[in-house]
Amino acid sequence: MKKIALIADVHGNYTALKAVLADAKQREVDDYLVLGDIVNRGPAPEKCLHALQEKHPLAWVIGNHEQVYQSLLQQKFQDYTANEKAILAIVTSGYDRCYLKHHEFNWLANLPLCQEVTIEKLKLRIFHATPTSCRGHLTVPTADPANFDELLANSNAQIAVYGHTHQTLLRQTSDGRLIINPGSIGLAVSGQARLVAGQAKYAILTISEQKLLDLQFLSIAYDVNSEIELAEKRKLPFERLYAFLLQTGVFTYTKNNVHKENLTHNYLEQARELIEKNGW
Ligand SMILES: [Mn+2]
Repeated sequence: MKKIALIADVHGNYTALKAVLADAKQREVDDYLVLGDIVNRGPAPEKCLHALQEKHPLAWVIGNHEQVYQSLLQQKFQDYTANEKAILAIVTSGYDRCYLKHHEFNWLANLPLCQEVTIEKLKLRIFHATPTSCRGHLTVPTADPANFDELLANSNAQIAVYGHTHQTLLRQTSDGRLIINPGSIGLAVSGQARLVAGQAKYAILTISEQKLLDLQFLSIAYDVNSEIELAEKRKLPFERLYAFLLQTGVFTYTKNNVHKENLTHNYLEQARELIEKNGW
């Protein structure tokens, strides 16, 4: 029998991750699957990376936020000056780069898109958004059922696990295979915001002899105020949007909000300096 923790969308929130890892340890979890977006937006990317590396996860896939690192390393940000979200991505990645060593930044940028692992004869497919792309809206909870069938269409895996949407989800494909999303550890959001505010979301699968014996969706409370204090102390860019999201469970990184922050803090200038310096 193996107990497997699903870890997704930590986003540099080490206070939340620490609470989850303590809970997982207490529940005697054997192994970890890491579903991407471990860094970026929160204040402690390096602590999140190190804490998870210590666990030697069975699989670890790239998220869209790690893929931004890849784009920066490959100098792909050309037309960012009129793109509010691109400015956000460059500035927050520049922040991360101050805390991550070059080889760590590079390692995160080069994680695989999709991995398959067999645990107790049960095959799982692991990816961030879909097996072929770590971004986009194809797998939001309200998406077409055909999109979910597609996730396992060319595989004999019995279970697909993914992150990206920050929404807890359990559903089946039309041939009865399971699709699981544990929700987000570091940036839990919901249309029903009060349900997730101040909580870190993760899941534990219990697998034995080709069977899924148990599936737990867990919601762990953590010290949001001390996380926000750390963000202030470390001068996290877009700190206002980060703090409000953690306190309320409302998604704050909308184009409009980001635009306002970009103007207030002149983040365009910071992004320009980072791109020109090219010190990734
Ligand atoms: Mn994410």
